[in-house]
Amino acid sequence: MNPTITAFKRSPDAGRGLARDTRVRWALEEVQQPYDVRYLTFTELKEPSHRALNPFGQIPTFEVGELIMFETGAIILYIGSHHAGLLPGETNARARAISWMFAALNSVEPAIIDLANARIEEREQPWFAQRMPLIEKRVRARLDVLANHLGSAMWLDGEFSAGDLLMVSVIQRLKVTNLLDNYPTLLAYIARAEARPAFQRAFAAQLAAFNASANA
Ligand code: GTB
Repeated sequence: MNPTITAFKRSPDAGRGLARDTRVRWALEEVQQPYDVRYLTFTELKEPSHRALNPFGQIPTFEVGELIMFETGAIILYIGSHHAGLLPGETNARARAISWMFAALNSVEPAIIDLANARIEEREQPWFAQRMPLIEKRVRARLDVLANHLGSAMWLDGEFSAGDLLMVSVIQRLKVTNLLDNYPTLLAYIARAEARPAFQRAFAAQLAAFNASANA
């Protein structure tokens, strides 16, 4: 039985792959698990039928058999735990890869979401210009650590893992800013991940869905 995920009927990112269904699609592509997608409008997201899947009324969700999940980190950990290809087999390496999954979501993503929200929602506020350098400084602090750790390595800890998948998904959001300009190794890290056939398939699928919604 194929799992079913949910995604925006018409993604506000216009098919740039930044909505979080892309990272779940990518994980499923990495492990070569076919999947179905149920597309939802913003109104449908907040209806009781969807809140029964995700109490917060958000995408993505993941259903397989009787299991219903939300939160991309949990979903990708589940996929990685049930298929080969996203988490190392060796116990300690697996634990380290999971550390990087949490680091992406808990240590790096909050600063980047703060930046994205400020750019979208706070631009007209009188204090925007004052606050922005502080937000950017917090993002740079995380990027400094990430770039130092990565050094000249291909991936965060040995082979590509769900930790890289989530970390790249998180920092991809900075591509629309100039914050990555001083981090050539991180730009190369993103490019390396985006060149993976699994990412290409996931990206193409979400773009096709956006184009279909735009032409509907
Ligand atoms: N912590 C949850 C997870 O990781 O699964 C967060 C899920 C989440 O933020 N979902 C968003 C959502 O459903 C879509 S991905 N929002 C609708 C709502 O809350 O009503 C976040 C997102 C949205 C849009 C862009 N964009 O336009 O670039 C990028 C990312």
